[in-house]
Amino acid sequence: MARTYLSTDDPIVALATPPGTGALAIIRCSGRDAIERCAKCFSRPSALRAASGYQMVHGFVLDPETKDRIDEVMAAVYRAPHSFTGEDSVELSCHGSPAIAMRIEEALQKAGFVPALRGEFTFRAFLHGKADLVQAEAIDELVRSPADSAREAALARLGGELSARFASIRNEMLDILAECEAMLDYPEDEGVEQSSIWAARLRALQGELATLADTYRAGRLREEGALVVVAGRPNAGKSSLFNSLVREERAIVSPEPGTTRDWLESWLEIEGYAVRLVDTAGLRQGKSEMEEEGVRRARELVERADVVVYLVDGVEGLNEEDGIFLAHEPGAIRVWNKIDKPDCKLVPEAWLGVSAKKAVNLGVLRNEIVSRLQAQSGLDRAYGKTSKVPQSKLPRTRPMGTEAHESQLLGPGTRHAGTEAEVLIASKRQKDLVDACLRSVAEAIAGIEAGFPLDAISVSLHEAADALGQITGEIGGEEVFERIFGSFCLGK
Ligand SMILES: Nc1nc2c(ncn2[C@@H]2O[C@H](COP(=O)(O)OP(=O)(O)OP(=O)(O)O)[C@@H](O)[C@H]2O)c(=O)[nH]1
Ligand SMILES: [Mg+2]
Repeated sequence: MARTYLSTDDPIVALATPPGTGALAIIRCSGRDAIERCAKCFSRPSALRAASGYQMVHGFVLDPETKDRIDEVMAAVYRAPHSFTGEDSVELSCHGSPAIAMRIEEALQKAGFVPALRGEFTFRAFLHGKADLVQAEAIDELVRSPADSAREAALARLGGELSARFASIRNEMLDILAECEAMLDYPEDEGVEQSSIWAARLRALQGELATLADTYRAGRLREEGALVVVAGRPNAGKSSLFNSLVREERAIVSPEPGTTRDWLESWLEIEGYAVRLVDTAGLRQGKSEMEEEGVRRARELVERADVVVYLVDGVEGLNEEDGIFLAHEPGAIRVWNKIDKPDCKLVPEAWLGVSAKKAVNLGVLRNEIVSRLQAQSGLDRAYGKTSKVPQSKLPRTRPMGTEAHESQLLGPGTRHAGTEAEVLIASKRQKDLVDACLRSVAEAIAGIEAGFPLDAISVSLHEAADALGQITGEIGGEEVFERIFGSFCLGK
């Protein structure tokens, strides 16, 4: 029968470091008789058996049947409940060759360990009360964090801040539910006054939940990175800007309009945000089917973008097409390129003058991208993708600026994304459950206001409390565990 997360009687083993060659590799074992089983594969079994928790023991891993030496290792011993999983565990640090790691895993399997499922170590930590589901998810988010801000937010979740928020909302919900059910038993006490107090308390919870739901976008930006798309007419200098921002000659640049046919992407980190920067084909009526397709893809990317950088050739100036684009995308950052050229027209108000080729003012542009992302992360709700451009926020630049201007423009107050460890929802699972809870709370409030009988209201309150319980794992089944832990890294 296939193993499941609930096969908790099985002692498990997995390679916890990436497969491949490295200085060291770590093989992790946990579960019933883990130390005794490891001792069967160890050159100094009694030293391992006698080790106290958190002690390292030097020795050789042996094949338990042939007694062949496999590698010289350090074995870290953890004794329940003081281990990551809450069970007896051993971590073997061996030399980092895939062949060694494989032989050691085989030896341990001969001693009774079975290969762990994805995330099974973390599942056991959850099972033994070391982490709730939100914290368990945070462990995986931490392992995968693409940028520093994601790491920081995941660490805050691991510390239990988000779990504590959910727990306090759920407790209040359960209190209201208990009062409501008590009243069900004594219907003669039912009063309009009491109902309006519940409605007010539920509205307060609704506000808190809505605020948490809003943080999902910010969480997603940190987890998955932000999509920043460079768009503009042909020859505006998009590929030149892309190359300068990624500091690499990735995209082909040429004086011929229509050079970039398909989009091109590169990842970079800007002030703690993981940014997927995309260069696109110049927006114009395509001269060929291929160019048409490029333009269609460019428009699609603009639609999906978290931030659009709209570039105009400052020598040519604005035309009607630019006006149409900006009317559709008023939130785009307006960038006036080629300010190094003597015939570049004066940078209009609310545009940022840059030279993509000479890398002038690109720091200011990076900063502007960061403020847009911060705005969307809920750090500053003054503007977002669909709102009007905060034109006053764009720094004024003179044509022919130099990088030296940047430090003056940025000033000492420049904010750094990701330095605030706000409580954010990162997983779609958490967001869906918060939304489900919000729907049930809205139903309960509507029911109270419409004077529905208490038992109907208590059904909605039960559903709301259940959704919250599923977030942290008070309520959950195997299917939920499979979904959560099944996407973890092996050995985690
Ligand atoms: N002097 C100057 N020339 C620039 C600047 N940016 C781009 N160019 C030149 O403008 C021409 C077009 O640049 P690209 O970066 O290929 O423009 P693009 O917007 O990607 O063009 P398409 O891919 O055709 O849509 C090239 O000859 C570049 O060298 C700039 O800041 N200053
Ligand atoms: Mg190009």
